Amino acid sequence: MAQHVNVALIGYRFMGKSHSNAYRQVAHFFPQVGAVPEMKVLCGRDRAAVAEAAQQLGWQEVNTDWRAVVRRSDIDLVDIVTPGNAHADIAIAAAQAGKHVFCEKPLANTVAEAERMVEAVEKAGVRNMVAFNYRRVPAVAYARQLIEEGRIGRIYHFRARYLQDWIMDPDFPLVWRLDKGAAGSGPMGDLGAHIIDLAHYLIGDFDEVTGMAETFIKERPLLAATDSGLGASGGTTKGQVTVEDAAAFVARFTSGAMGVFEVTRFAGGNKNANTFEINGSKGSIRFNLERLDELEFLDLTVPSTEQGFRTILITDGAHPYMAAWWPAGHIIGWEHTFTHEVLDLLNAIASSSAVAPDFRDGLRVQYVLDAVDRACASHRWERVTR
Ligand code: SOE
Repeated sequence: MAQHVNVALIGYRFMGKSHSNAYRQVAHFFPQVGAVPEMKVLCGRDRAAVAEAAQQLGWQEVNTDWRAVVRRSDIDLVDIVTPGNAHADIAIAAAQAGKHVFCEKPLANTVAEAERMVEAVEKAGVRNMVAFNYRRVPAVAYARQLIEEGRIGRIYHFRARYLQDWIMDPDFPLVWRLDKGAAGSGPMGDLGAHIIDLAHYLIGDFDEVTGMAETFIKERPLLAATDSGLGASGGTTKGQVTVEDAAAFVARFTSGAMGVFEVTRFAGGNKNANTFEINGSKGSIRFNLERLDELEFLDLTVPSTEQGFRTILITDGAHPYMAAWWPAGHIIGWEHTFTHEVLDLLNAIASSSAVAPDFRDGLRVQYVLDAVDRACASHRWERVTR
């Protein structure tokens, strides 16, 4: 009989919904999963709102005190989907209580917090994972397989962009994602963290970076007290935006490859355009999240008359994670990436083995974010701590 893992989810909005869906689906589609999640407790500050969410998302109990929840002897795994400024306290307390910890990205708002989090989970010897879900798009996992098999050859370029447009209206209110105290940074931490993690996964370590950031709309209407979501509305009094609206940076990897990165919430028409291209001596790869079932692949080893990008539909049973879903040709979506992460985390818990990306990988991303931040201020090249 499969082991059961009792989960406490701290936070319940956008990411709470995606993680809850993953816990509900995982054992149904991956019956061989090493441990079956029990959706024990949903935790949030507003009792009425958290109770409503628990009912909608399928949690057995609710609680408004995360400190009490992480100490409970019947909880095995603490999953953190709060804004970034709460990650460190919750993760460290959970690790000290001997719980496995799953944490949304970016791991923390500062390098110092992330270092303390790594120390806590490593000292406690608990499983720990950061929710960089885009590693678990089957097409992205397949891109890594192609790279590992040598099909791309020596990598020269990694070119990644993560573009959104949801705050272009100057009257869009000052939600927590625009507050440095709560979010740590703007699209650099929110979107840049994802593409930096993909760069680590696909290319390797960063050596040095230089970049620029801009805040186009410096003041915005303050938010009504109860409203904090992505589609929120504001009043007439204005407050200061304390994070960047957009940023771009270039990087040199330790392998000698070049990286070009862009993140913004002002790219009109781009809702969630997470794209990358890799160019190597033997081939190229292109990925676009808005068409996540496809991977474009160019093979430079075939005769030049036959060369050209071809689009591979990543729905074959032999593609990563796909055998569990539908017959070939039946596409999957964004939410499946969370089911895949939860699958790998539960397997790691059941077998006491390592899982990636762990908190140390989250810290590696934090070091890159910190170097970009320093470069934006100094207008120079900055070394990435490793
Ligand atoms: C909002 O900008 C957001 O939801 C991010 O926080 C997620 O990490 C990303 O996957 C989609 O956009």
